[in-house]
Formats: sequence, C-alpha cells, structure tokens
Amino acid sequence: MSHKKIVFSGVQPNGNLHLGNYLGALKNFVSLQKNIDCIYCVVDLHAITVFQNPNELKNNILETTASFLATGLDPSKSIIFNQSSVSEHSELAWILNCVSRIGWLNRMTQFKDKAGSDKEKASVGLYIYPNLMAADILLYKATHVPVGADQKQHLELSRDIAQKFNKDFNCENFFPLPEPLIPKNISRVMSLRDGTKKMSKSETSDYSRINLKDNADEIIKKIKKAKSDSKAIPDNIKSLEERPEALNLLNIYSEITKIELEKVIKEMSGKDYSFVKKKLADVLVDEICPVGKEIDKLMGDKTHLLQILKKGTEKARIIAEENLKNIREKVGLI
Ligand code: AQP
Repeated sequence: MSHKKIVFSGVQPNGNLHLGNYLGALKNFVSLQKNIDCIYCVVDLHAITVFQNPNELKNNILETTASFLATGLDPSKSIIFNQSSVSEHSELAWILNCVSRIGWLNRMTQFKDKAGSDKEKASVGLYIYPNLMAADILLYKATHVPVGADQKQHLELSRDIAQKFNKDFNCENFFPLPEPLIPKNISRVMSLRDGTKKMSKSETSDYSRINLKDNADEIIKKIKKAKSDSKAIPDNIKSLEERPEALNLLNIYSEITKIELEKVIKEMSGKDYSFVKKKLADVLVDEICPVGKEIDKLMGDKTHLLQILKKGTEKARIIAEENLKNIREKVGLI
C-alpha cells in the first residue's frame, strides 16, 4: 500500500528569518502547496531547546507566521499552525524517545555544533530534538519534507525511527519513510562572513546574513561587506571549489535570477567582485524587500495572525488526534 503524498515542514521562531531559510525552505514550501496537501508548522517547541525570552518568543511565533504568509503560503491551501498548540506532537515525541536509540542521537552533528564545547550544559531538549522532529513528521504520516541540506541527517533519523517503529510493533508500512526534498542548486546558503559556515539566525554577526526584514540599504551594505577574495571571477565552476565565498555569492545570484550557475559564471568571468556584488545586491533588493514590507504589514494585525494559527491548529489537530489514536493502539497503550 502506498501512502498518500503529504508534505510537512517546520521553521523555528527563534529570530529573524534569513535568505537561507528563504531559499532552502520557504520558496520550496510555496511551490509544493499548489498540488499537494501541505502542513507547515512554526516549531516553537524546537525553539525553546535553547533559552528564549518569553516575550520575544511570542512575537517571533507571530513573525514567523507572517513570514510564511509574506513569502506566499496560503492558509486556504496549506495548514499553518504552531507546534505547541497541538499537544499530540509532544505525546508522540515521548513514544518515539522510547523507539529512538542513544547511539543514533550521538551521531547528530547539529547537536555537536549547537551544544559547543560544553555539552554537559546543553539542555536535554537540544539533545533529543531530532526525536521531536521525527514526531512532527510522523504524526501526520508525511511522505515528503522540504528542508535545507543541514536537516538531511535529522531526516534520515526520522526514517530510521519510522522503520524501527514499523518493525517493533509488527506493522509494516504503518509509518511512511519520509523523503527529504532538498533544493538542487542551493541546498545550503553560506554565511556572508565565512563561506564554509551556513547562514544562520544564531550567528552573532548580523553581517553574516540577509534577513527577510532587511531594507535596501542594509542589503546593499551587507553584500558590499561580504567576505571575498582578491581574484577575478573565473570562467568555470571547478575553479571556484577552493573559493567558498565567491561560490556562495554566485550561487545566490543564480538561484534568485534562475539563471544556471554555469551561465552566470560565463557572463561574469573576468569581472571583479564589485561588479558581482552590485548585481547581486540589486536582485536581492528586488526579491527580498517586498517580502520584508509584507511581513511588517502583517505584523500590524496580530489578531489576524492569531486567527490563522487558530484555524490551522483546528485542522492539524483533527489529523493528529486520529493518527495518534492508531499509534497508541499499536504500542498497546489503553
Ligand atoms: N543556510 C541555510 N541554507 C539553506 N537552508 C537553510 N535552512 C536554515 N538555514 C539554511 C533551512 O530553513 C529551514 C528552517 O530552519 P530552522 O530555522 O527551523 O532551523 P535551522 O536549520 O537551525 O536554522 P538556522 O537559521 O540555522 O537557525 P539556528 O541559528 O537557530 O540554528 C530548515 O529546513 C533548514 O534546513
């Protein structure tokens, strides 16, 4: 029996969404909603695995919702809600904590990165976060998960957990094995300050990222200051292998303009960075500024945003309750 195609993905409300979230996830979310049942979640329980100021968190939940809408998600096509309002996520996460293995979690590179050098002081939540992510996906029996490349390992863990559950409880094919949908051309947008690190909300320097709410001046300034090298743009991709910053800027340009990277390189070959940066800043201003303005506009009516979350919660809960009932039965809980 094949499973009905269902898409699920989430974004943490832990700060300004940036170009990485936009190109790695949100744009994909929007194109998928045209033909498939999609469920998009503001994953607030994931955000609190690292301490969040409660007032800022409340605001960030609404701002992430506004960002979903501003980039084109349509609540009449997709279910949009916040994770903590459907308590079944936490209940399934507990069940899956008992299926998942410590050895599997120990291999998660994101925990190692985020916990830093003092792992003893990281929250238990941060450690078991991938199990909650598996619960988010499996609760809706999602078959496809649009994510950036940084989430690939967590997705593989979700598949392992689904497989082990199906085997342990003798219910082959009960959970689908969710497949990642990772953008082909730019699966990882890199930091503007260090082309070997991904662009991220938690990076201290705001110059490392383009936020969706940045205005034109900020975008131009950040691109101007973006790290680069002293060489001109080469005429082939291979020569960019050792030049991560140059590759990142050209990749972003290619993704925004929808011109293939090879063609971009041909066009820009021999030019210096000021030329590339000017062109990149122009297209980014055109693409990102309208999104930022729309986020601000939507944030002017918080009641409307709360209403959208409430309606989305009601729809998500119907699916979650039914699926969790069946899961509890499989496990033997009465
Ligand atoms: N740099 C990136 N390039 C491509 N995709 C990215 N994503 C995040 N950064 C990049 C994708 O965006 C979705 C939502 O991510 P998230 O906010 O829930 O968590 P994250 O991956 O941990 O994002 P950040 O910005 O890096 O947050 P912090 O700094 O808190 O860790 C995911 O699909 C992710 O792949």
